Amino acid sequence: TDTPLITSPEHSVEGFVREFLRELNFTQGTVLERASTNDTYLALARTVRHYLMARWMETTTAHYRRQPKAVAYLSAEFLLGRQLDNALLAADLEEIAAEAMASLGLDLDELRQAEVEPGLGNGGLGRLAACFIDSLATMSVPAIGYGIRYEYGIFRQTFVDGRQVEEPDHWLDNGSPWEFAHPEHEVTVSFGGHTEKYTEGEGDDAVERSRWVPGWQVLGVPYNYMVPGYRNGRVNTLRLWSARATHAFDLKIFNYGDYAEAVRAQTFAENISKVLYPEDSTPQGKELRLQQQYFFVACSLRDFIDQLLPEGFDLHRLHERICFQLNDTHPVIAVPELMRILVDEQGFAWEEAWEVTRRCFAYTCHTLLPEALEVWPVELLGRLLPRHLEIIYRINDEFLDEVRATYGDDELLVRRMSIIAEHPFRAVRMAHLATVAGTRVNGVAELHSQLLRDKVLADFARLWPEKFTNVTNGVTPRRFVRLANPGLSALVTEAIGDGWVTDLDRLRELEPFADDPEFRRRFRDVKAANKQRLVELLERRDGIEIPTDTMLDVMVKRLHEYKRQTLKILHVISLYDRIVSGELDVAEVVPRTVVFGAKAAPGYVMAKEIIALINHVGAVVNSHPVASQVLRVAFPANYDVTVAETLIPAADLSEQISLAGKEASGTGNMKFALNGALTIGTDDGANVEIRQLVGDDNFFLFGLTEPEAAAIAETGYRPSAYYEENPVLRRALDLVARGEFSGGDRSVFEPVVSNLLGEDRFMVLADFQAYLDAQDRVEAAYRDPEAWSRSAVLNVARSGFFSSDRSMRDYLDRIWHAEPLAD
Ligand code: 26M
Repeated sequence: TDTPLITSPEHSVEGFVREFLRELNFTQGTVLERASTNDTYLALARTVRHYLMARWMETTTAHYRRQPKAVAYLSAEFLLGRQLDNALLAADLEEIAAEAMASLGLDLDELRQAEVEPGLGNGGLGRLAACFIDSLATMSVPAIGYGIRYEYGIFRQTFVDGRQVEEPDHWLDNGSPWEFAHPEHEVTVSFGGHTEKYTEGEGDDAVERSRWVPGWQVLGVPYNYMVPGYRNGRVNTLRLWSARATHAFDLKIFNYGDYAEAVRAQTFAENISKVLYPEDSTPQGKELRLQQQYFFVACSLRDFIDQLLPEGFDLHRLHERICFQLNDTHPVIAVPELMRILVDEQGFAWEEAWEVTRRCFAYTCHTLLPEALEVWPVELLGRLLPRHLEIIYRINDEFLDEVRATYGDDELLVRRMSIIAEHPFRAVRMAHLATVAGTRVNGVAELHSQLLRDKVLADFARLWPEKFTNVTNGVTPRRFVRLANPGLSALVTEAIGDGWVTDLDRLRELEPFADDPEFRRRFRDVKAANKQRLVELLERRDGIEIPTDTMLDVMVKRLHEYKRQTLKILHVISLYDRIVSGELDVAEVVPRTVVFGAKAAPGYVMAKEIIALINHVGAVVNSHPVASQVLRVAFPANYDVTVAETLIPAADLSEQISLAGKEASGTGNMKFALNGALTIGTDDGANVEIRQLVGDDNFFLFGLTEPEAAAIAETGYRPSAYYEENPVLRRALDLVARGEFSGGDRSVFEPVVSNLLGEDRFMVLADFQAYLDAQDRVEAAYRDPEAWSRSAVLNVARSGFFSSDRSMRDYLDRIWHAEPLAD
């Protein structure tokens, strides 16, 4: 039966003001005269939320009633960014809200700044998940995101003497107006204990079964977040789980009178969703991390089966209703969990359960680095999830039988492919489990998917070639163009209409405008205004002063040796050296401002040294009377989604300089191209596709190719040869080694220098000269503003492919076999 929905507030300035004041009075319990900025922000956020509420309820009801095939995106991270702007945009309330606030003497822009972004992710993988759910909602696809409501998101980075110091990110401090807690839908999750064998039935019908007797339990409380589609009347759901102690558990202990113990139990349970692990490529096999993974996955499967399927639904047909997309291996424990539910709880025969399970999952791999592939020690997994370990063993036994049946007794092959690794310790290889169980396995850019097939998962690709596919990543044009770059958006809309916001291929229609001098002039004006916006942000936020009218050269991404921030800083050092030594006259140099943004995993020592090096080089360069006339370095601390939204639209040059074959895709690279920056980049990840699309003339390619790098790695990389042969490189490295950037202390950056000259798996010195040459080409091109802006416009016009809407279409066609829900 239909329960009547309350109607949305009136779509007008008066309607908005009325709703806002009601919120301020009734929910915040204050009046305008006494309201703090936070009161006002919260009332504003709730007002906007009300406009989306009816659509949310309608969307949810439609999904429940019509039971279309849906997608559940399982991800340990959703790096959402601020919500207010996106909600205003989706609900078409930007102008109304601005006017409404102004009529009350308030400044919408100032209120926007009051929002603390939910930083529930590390970087690319988490932000990708956020882009994907935005696109799914905008395309009217029945989809739900499932993840963890971390109490503390990614740490806040500060610098002390140029070194990274981490501070906790208590993003919920001022209240979170975008979430809806549903304690009444709590789910119980079990851990530990042991398993027991028992016989079910008698005589010929007798079956051996196993049952899990858990040792302890926690509760998962769902928090729902709206995921509004762009002006399409749809609002999907993101459901994040928060851990609580079970009621029974603390009641029992309270009855024994041990109050302190009861509180400890509660704290123990709540630890599970307390904090996001800040590593983004080196899994350390920490017990709490596995608890997090199982916690959110168990909650999500339970929730889908109990809440989103109709009562009495026949689970033999589960795959007709859902595809669980595994965002990397973090949620892969969902595979044995579904098997456990079907076999142990629903009484399925093993074969039946496996048939269903393998049709319900698909796996996306996000890396190529062997050290980033998750493995869980058997000892740990067996202690925490004994029944799941049994199930994994059985899956593996049957899988290895299949391998033997196909290839004969090739024990080396069997060991390579096994889900269980034996060395250096017995461990479950989560990527193998995901590959065996998934209907599809995809990489995140063409090159990456090819390398997965040919190298990382080659044995599996030989066995099941049809499983392997590619879906090149994308980014949402709503947040990263329309919201982040209003100037460019207005210019584009004036030229080709506003259809591009949901159909980014239409940016192609801009191509002719690249040859229109008037359009290019206006494009340059937009860039200049965006730079001005950035200058003001850095001044206000960080007290950093940068000039407005230089080439803005930007490298923003997590700090990783494979991404090669050291190559960029060596370029800066070399420029500095050549200017200071008089080899280069400042009049010959194109003035540039180099901006870095990067967080290092707190335990990644080398990455933290590199951060210190960048900051120390920056300090020396910026205070040098001559060099600073044409070269500046800015490294604002705590780069996040909010900073990205101001920084990327201001950039002229996008640095994408990883060693070929190491960056799975990159997504920042796409955001820069879409905002009219030119890329200087290696033939890696999605750079390959960007260059193919924008054309070689509009992209600065340099460096080793993946096969070349692989060949060097094979024969042995010898960095000293480059150092000895190249005087420019030698001088740059010697400056660091002699303590030029460490007050004369040679020991400070010794580890960085000796790594570059020794081990360096990422071959920085091998690409140094090619990089400098490419930077010379950049300078030459930048001297011609007309040619440069023509290339920049062509970058925008030809990058429509990198919309996450297109990625979603590819997933729907190649993997999910689901479709948008018609009105
Ligand atoms: C693992 C263990 C413990 C804590 C955290 C992790 C972990 C978290 C994130 C490991 C890896 C994580 O992310 C990897 C990642 O972000 N990969 C990037 O994915 C992007 C989206 O596909 C690609 O564009 C990048 O190239 C790829 O590096």
